[in-house]
Amino acid sequence: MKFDADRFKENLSARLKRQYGKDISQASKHDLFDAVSASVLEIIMENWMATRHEYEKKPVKQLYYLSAEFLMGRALSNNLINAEISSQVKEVLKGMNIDYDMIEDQEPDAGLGNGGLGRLAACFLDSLATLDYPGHGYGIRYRYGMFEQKIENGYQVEYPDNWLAHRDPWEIKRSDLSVTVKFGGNIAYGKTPDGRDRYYIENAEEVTATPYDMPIVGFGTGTVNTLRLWQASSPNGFDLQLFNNMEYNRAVERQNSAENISAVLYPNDSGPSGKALRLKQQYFFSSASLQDLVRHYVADHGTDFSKFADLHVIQLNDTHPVVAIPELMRILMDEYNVGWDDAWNVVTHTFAYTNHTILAEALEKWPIEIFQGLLPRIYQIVEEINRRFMIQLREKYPNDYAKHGRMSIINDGKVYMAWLAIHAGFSVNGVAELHTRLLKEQELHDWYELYPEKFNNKTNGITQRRWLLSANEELSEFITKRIGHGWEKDLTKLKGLEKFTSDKDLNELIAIKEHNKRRLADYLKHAQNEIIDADSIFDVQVKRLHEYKRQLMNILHIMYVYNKMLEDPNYKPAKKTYIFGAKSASGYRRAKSIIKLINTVAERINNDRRVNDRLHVVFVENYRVSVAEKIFPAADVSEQISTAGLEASGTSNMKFMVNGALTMGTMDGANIEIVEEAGKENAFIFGLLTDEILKIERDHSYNPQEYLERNPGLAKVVEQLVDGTYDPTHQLFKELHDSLVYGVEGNRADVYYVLADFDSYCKAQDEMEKLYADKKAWAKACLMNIANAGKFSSDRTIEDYVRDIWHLKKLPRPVEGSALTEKKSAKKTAKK
Ligand code: 26Q
Repeated sequence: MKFDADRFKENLSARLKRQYGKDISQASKHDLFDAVSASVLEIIMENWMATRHEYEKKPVKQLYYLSAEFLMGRALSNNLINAEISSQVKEVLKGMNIDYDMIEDQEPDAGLGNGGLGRLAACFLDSLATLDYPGHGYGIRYRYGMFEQKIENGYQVEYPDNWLAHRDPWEIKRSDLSVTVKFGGNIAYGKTPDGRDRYYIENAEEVTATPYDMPIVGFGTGTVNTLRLWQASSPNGFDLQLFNNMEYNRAVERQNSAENISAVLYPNDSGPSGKALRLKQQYFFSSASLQDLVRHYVADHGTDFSKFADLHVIQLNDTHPVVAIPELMRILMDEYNVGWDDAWNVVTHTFAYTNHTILAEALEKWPIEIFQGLLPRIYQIVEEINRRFMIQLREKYPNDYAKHGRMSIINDGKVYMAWLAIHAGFSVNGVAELHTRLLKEQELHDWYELYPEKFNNKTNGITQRRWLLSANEELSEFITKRIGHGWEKDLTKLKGLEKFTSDKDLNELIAIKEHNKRRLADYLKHAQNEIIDADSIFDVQVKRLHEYKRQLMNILHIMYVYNKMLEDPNYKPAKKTYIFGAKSASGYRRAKSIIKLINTVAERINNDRRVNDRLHVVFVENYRVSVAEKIFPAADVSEQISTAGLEASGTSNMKFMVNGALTMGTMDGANIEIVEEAGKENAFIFGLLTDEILKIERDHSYNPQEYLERNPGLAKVVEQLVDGTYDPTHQLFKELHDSLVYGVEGNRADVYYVLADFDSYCKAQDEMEKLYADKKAWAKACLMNIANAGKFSSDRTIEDYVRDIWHLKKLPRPVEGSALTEKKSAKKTAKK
């Protein structure tokens, strides 16, 4: 984008003066961050407005990505890079004696998501804008995002994430576009002003939804799309009458009840909460978004909705926004008098659904009492959808009553959100090859039989702009020096790196990794006073804490190595730093015990002089996007060790790969595709395969005891969970112990095959150490991983969605002053 240094400086000073009444010398760090960001937004604004005008000028099909989560992280550095004004802005600031890194660090993460699903949504928005596609996000402006994690006495303690303590310079409130969302009340039937009969709701609780827009800046293009987040408030404020009667609590009750809806992100990333407030959140943003789209459509096209599906495609990020389906039916029928068949025709050509989890217990279902009480008219519509569906199903499978029950959208007193999405949507996709295969063959088999044409795979990806170009400047330079620019927009170009295997190349690669390891070490020293050895292997597992992700297997292996070192003083493994980062859902007791175990083992090992020169364990507090940006570039080993068949895709595996870490992993999720690209010889693959596990489960043939008997070292670490070694009370880790050995809460022992995979995990770890001893061979494997990461760009994922599902057209907005366009025009002139 065009950059005018003098104008930027003027702007900055003017902002400080107007917003804070200060000049540069008086401004605080935060004032500076705010003013710099506002000045950058001003530069972006021209393209943002121009992009919107372009979309409005001619009717083009647009994508709307509905998601309860957008895990955006920080915006300043990303927007500078995508707008290609990073070096210029840094230069200007330097000239003003302002430290850019200090400013960047003032920005709180926009942590409006739990983990993979939310971050995927953020990467998708980046790719859509970069590829010049008209695609936007719709979600919730949570007042409090993902909780802040502190570790106190080894335990996770949650604190509110007050990310809006200061004003957010990146958002624009659009009060003019507020809509009303209705909850509860009762269904009435009567005449509209034009004399037609229709349903409406009486005595509903009305909530105002106000949009806040954030710019999504494409890299090296003038395209700036929009992330629109809805905030809830009461249309009537508080009740002055009650206030005057001195009933203060009741006076603000209505206001509180409305504001609660967008108050806080649910911090559990599996299993429905079953809480009415969660459903309220879902309907709140789904309804507001649909009202927004329909209002806009009617303004342009009137109430003939036959073109709606040609101009809109709505991707549902898991089942969280699926209630948008009956909501669109309601808007069309009740507000615009469209008949059922026409409305259904619009709906079934508009929605597509992405599934992100294989765990059956994680499929969202809502008790009818909650659903109907909160959304009576929506429930009625779902009932009618299901009534018609069951007729269709009985015709197709006349005698298979079991199947009718399994597939009914309403069954057993509950509404099955995934069934609704699959039946009403035109596309169902999984997020990695294996995941999609398992959906077809196992979890969604009935549905695949009924609608085979709807099923497709879209392997996840990540944006290289944030996770390589921005997070790892040194590696980016290394790459560009060898293959030139172009990989920022076409990651498959990295393939060209494969030939750079000279000693000089590899040494430079090693030096970059060392540099990034020291940078992470500095961060940990400063953030949590943890001192780590940048000369050791950084072996990293960062992701949400879940039993299926098997952080427990990782820490048990560390306990096992520790024992071995104590038993045999001659055993000198390579120097290693094991790094964990993970948040646990606040109510997930066993996950929390695993955090406590990791911290307990860490404290023991880190303080044991006999081993702490070669063995160190770190738990990174409050793992989040901005910290992830420091961790991936510094990692040597990427732990992707989920039980085969349970991790839908994983995306951290891709961020590690592109930053030159080697995968230590099971054949699960996208790991399979990663080793397919990188080569098995450049990864450490271990563990049971999905089909082996499926067979064991069919045969009921798993006997964890066997593995304990066969491996005394393993039996010992399992016993150490309860024998007082790590906990004198013998109680803290008893549940973990019992879950492995006996099974708890009606489950069989070792549900996630930790014991079955342990041996082969140890061997993979040994292999890893062996390779690391050969620095050159290791560096070459790093290079092969980087060079073959091209497939895992979210640009590729987005092109796959566009080709198979969205069918969007690019609307390029070439931009003056872009390195990319300049090079192209330079080439053109050269040709002339
Ligand atoms: C549901 C109901 C009530 C409250 C919370 C939720 C909820 C919230 C978040 C359920 C699930 C999530 C998030 C799931 C998630 O992040 N899944 C991950 O998605 C990634 C992107 O596709 C995959 O790479 C991961 O494998 C998958 O675990």
